Parts: sequence; structure tokens; C-alpha cells
Amino acid sequence: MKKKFLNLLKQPITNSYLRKIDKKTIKKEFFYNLSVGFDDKNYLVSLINPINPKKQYTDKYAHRASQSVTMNESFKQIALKLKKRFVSKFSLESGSNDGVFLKNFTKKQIIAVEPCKNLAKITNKMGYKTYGQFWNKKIARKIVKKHFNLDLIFSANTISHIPNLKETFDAVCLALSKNGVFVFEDPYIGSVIKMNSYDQFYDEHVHLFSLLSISEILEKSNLKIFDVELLPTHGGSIRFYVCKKLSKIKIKKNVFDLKKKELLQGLNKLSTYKKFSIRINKSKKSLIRLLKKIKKKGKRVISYGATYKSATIFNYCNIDSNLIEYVVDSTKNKQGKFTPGKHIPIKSPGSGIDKNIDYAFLGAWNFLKEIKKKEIKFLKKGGKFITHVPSVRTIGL
Ligand code: DWN
Repeated sequence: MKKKFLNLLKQPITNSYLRKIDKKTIKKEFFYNLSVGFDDKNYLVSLINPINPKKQYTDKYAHRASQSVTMNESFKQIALKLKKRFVSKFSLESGSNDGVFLKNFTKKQIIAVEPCKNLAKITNKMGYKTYGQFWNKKIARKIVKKHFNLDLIFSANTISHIPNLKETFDAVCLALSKNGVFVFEDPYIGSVIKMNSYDQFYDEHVHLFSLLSISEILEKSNLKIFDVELLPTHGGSIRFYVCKKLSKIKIKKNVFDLKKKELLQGLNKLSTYKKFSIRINKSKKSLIRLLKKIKKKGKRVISYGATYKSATIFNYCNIDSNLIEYVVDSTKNKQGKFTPGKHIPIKSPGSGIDKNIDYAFLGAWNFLKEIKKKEIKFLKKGGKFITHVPSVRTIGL
């Protein structure tokens, strides 16, 4: 049974960037209660009230995975690694977004499944066969019938977004060839607990995985984990290497080592998450205190990166344009719009970060290194970033 340990209050759908903020639009805006629970049977951390995916993955999906040098490089490296380590006649990516991973393969080598129709259109135009729908057993059967069983299935920042994991993993088992491998990566609950990055909880992140929780769940779909990696991407992610239970692939020692570490970190105990929730409450108070203090001194504060994550922060901490004048973001289809729930205007970095800005709250804290390099002029003139990860603090040159 899922035991609630965190209540992040009333939240909007993070993909719902508003074109205008008139009475009618605001009246129609959808909100839900964002509460998080821990299942003491399979140790899974999930949202208590997940949203219907049809409301989230529309033909107006805003996020573009290729909007950072960091992730372009990360996807290039994993593509190279998978091609080197596994022989795959035919591969599939589930949740291909704008093709940031696909583009590292030839069009004959790989196909994709992407529910957001505007994104599926982009990758089809790039020449990659993309099925514009959700991953499930029906599409898996269709693909196996039309093509053949898959030697490699890859998925990044997608599986954690799917409420029905049993259907998802049964479909994988169905589509994989006898010794095929399924590799997927998502934000890691172990890092979220360590980094106090509670903004990784939002409507799209229905689950945040640990090795302990996923092992239990994959078992029920006749799948097993044979290797695992912890990654720096997105503030700490975990990459699972999975095959069929009966496959002859050997389980690597680091799988057992990480399970021991997770038990030491207490990822199998409700008390760990309750302590986390207390820290988050303190983090909220200290962020609001800092922003109010800075504003009182007449300083100008903006936010950097109109991330889905920052919607959780702004709505949980009740931060609006009284505390943050506007947000800058490099994603064209976010510029000129307003952030979900708190309706802070979004501008392009070119027009937004100028010499009169004193502080920038890091909505895209997971790209600190890349952003510091890019905005060195801002830092040199005395500008500072503000972050809440792992504690509320300012970051200068
Ligand atoms: O899981 C998800 C992750 C992968 O992406 C999705 N559910 C939704 C989305 O979440 P996010 O918005 O928190 O992701 P990012 O990748 O942290 O978003 C970074 C944002 O910052 C993008 O909108 C681009 C922007 N950005 C920028 O304006 N200038 C990023 C960099 C690096 C920059 O220099």
C-alpha cells in the first residue's frame, strides 16, 4: 500500500505553458494535488494521484531534449556504447522526443514510438519511422509482426512517466528477441534524496526509481536487471540494463553492490522519505526568505530555464512575478508564453539576461556547468545564481 510522505500542494500540468493570462484562460487552467507516496511492498516511490497521460502528452509538447550541449553529448555517448556492447540488427527507442538519441543511428537501424504527435512529426521528417502513440502490448505486437523482434530497446526519461508499469514491461518482454536487451534511464530517487531535489516530483514523473523497486517490478514481467549505472545527467539518473529472465546474460557484481548501498541509504524504509519531507519544508522556507530579502534590497531577480521542475518549486513555494520578474529559456516554443500556475513571463536569454539583473534562480540547475560557462559575463559583472540543490544558496564566479 502506498504511504503518503510528501504533499507539494496544488500544482498545474507542467507542460501547460500559457499563451496569454486572461480571465478565461486562467479559469480553465487545470490543477491537481501533488502528493507522493512510498509502497512498502515493492519500495516504489510514486505520485498518489497521477494524471491521465492524454492530458499531458499532447500535440503541443514543449520540451526539446536537444536544447542542451550536455544532453546531446550524453545521448551520443550512450548510442556509441550500446552499438559497441550489443549486436543489434534492429532497435527501437520509446519516447524519442526530438530525435536527440535517434540521430546517432542510421534510419534503417532504428524505429521509434513517441506519443506526442508534434514530436513524432519531427522524427518522421528526419526519416526515422516513428509511431505517434503510447508504448503498450498492442503496438509491440504490431511492430514485431511488421518488422521482427527487437535486439535493443532504449528509453530515456520516459518509463518513469508511465503509470502502468506492468503493461509497459510486458510489452517490452513481448517485443524483445531471445537475448535482446532493454536499456532505460530516469532520474534516480537515491540522488533526489541526497540532493533535496524535490522538484523532480511533478505530474510527468509518476515514479522515481531505485534499483530495489525496479527489480521487484521487472521480475513480474519475466525480466531481470544484469547491469546498472549511476549517471550525472539531470541531477543524478540511473540507467538499467535489462534482459529476459531466461536469457543467458550474466548479472554483473555492481548490481548487488548498488542494492547494498540502497539498503544502507534506507531507500527501503518509509522513515527515509519522511525525513526528506521535513528537509523539503525547511528548504521552502529558506528559499522564500532569501528571495524576499533580496527583493527588499531592491535587487532584480529572474529565473534561468523554464523547466518543468521549476513549476513544482514556484507553485509549492507560491513564487510569482512579485519575486521573480521573468524566466529566460532557449526553447523557442516556450518564449513569449507564461509559466504554468504562477504565470511568470518567459523570454529568450538574449533579451532577458542583461547588465541590470542581479540574481538568477536556476530552474535548470541540472545544467549548472554549461550555464555558468555560457553566462560568464553575467557572473563577471557580479551577477549570482540562486539554487535550492542540495541547499538554498547563491553561486557566484
Ligand atoms: O523528464 C523530463 C526532462 C528530461 O525534461 C521531462 N518530463 C520534462 C523535461 O523536464 P525539465 O524541463 O525539467 O528538463 P530540462 O532538460 O532540465 O530543461 C532545461 C530547460 O532549460 C529547457 O527548457 C532548456 C533550458 N535551457 C536554457 O534555456 N539554456 C537549458 C540550457 C542548458 C541553457 O543553456
